[in-house]
Amino acid sequence: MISNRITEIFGVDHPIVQGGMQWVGRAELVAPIAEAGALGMITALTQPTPADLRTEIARCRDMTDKPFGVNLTVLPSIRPMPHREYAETIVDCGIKVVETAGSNPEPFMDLFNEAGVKVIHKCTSVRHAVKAQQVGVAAVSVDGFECAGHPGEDDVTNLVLIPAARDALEIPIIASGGIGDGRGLAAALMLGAEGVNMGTRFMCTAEAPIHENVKQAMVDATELETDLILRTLRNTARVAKNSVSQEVVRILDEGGQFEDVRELVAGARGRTVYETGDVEAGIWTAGLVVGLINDIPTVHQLVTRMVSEAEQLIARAGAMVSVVA
Ligand code: FMN
Repeated sequence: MISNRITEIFGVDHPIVQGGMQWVGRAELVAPIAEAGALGMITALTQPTPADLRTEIARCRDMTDKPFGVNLTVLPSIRPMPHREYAETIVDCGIKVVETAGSNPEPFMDLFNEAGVKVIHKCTSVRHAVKAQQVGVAAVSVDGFECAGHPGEDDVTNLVLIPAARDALEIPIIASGGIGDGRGLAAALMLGAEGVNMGTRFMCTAEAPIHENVKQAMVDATELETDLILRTLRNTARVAKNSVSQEVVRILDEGGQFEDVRELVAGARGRTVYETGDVEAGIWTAGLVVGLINDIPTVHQLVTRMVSEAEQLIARAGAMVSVVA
């Protein structure tokens, strides 16, 4: 067992977190993650309304008695979302862990603190992590450039980002981005993190509620098969490389604006990919770690083998060292 501040604060067996995933972070995935002793997050905005989120939380509770959290992503969107109402629903449902992402969590901290909700803020830079610590979050998830989704604009990879964050912070850090096996977990602990956050790897599990074709595409992909889109608009997203992502990159590289790619990047098209298995139907999110994914295990198999592999690696590393007093 790996025990530290993350397992203690969040009441889980293993310091492994499943970050929010639009269209993917549903009860079917979150409940087995909780059952495996890790920390899963229902993705609030995947549910069309706060009332639907309430139903989804209840559905997840029917599947597991173990703790799970909810991700609240606050980003500007084409269709403005009632973030406050989602936050109030989370609290009202008695959820005790929230992953915030996308912008400063400060506007929600009073609400969460009053309800005893522990906040993990996910961010992509040391300065944002320091700010999150100042406003009182319990932990930060630090997303390196490797990550799926929004890596920010600084392009710092986790080999530097995690120790730099460790040097600047008191609160525990969860390393996020590019982690998919026990080697990643062991390395993250060595770099000063006390846990790992994964998106892409959890997408490629038996229980993930997405079409098998998408999972197989991840098994087949190498680490070269992601694209960074929307770079010129300073809203970078790392996504699976396909004909649509390549078209978006081409249009923007040639001076195009958001209006020129709006239809291509529409969230509804991405949702179609997950539902129909047509991996060319739109933009879908995946990180560099696809290059390390070679199978579709159950969540339980994934979590237990990651932990045992990390424990063996740490023990082996210890055995290599002879400390001279
Ligand atoms: N992060 C969020 O905060 N909100 C989201 O809505 C969100 N959607 C995602 C959808 C998918 C399909 C994936 C793979 C990731 C998404 N992420 C989102 C990012 C993950 O929570 C996590 O930070 C990231 O996947 C870590 O990198 P990794 O994929 O290399 O593990």
